[in-house]
Amino acid sequence: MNKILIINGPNLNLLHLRDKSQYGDLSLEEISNDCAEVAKQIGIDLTFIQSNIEGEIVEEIHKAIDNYHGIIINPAGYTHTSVAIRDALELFKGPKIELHLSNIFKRENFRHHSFISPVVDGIISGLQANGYTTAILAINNMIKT
Ligand code: CA2
Repeated sequence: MNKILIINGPNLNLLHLRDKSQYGDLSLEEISNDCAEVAKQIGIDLTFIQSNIEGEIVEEIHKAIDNYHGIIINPAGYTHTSVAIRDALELFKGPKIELHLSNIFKRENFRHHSFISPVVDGIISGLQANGYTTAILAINNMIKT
């Protein structure tokens, strides 16, 4: 059974407090529930986590190296700052998708640069919560092929 890890970065635990036009109207818990439902339908083993701490995210990626087939990551604010998360992701050899709820290219200039994009296979940005379920289907196909 394919094992997929979804990592969510800082502040996403408070998504329900944010601007709905940018991020959609689902809380992270609701998004997690939708992902669990899709995982069940397609028969994959899915782990969904969130951390506000850069080092914890790095350690989760390290642990994933021998334990997961694919990683989907919404690095949130660390997208635009973190060499450490980028370096950790480079060590993970399976398929990797960078995911954003909002379209980062429609927003402030500082969000247009991602330290993460050069080390992932693909990027989904701007599909709000649908991006998560789309990413699960895509990464499952990438692992199978
Ligand atoms: O669109 C995305 O998914 C982002 O990764 C979300 C990040 C943002 O820094 C990225 O540029 C794009 C921010 C998520 C912050 O969520 C908050 C929730 C509550 C209060 C403050 C921020």
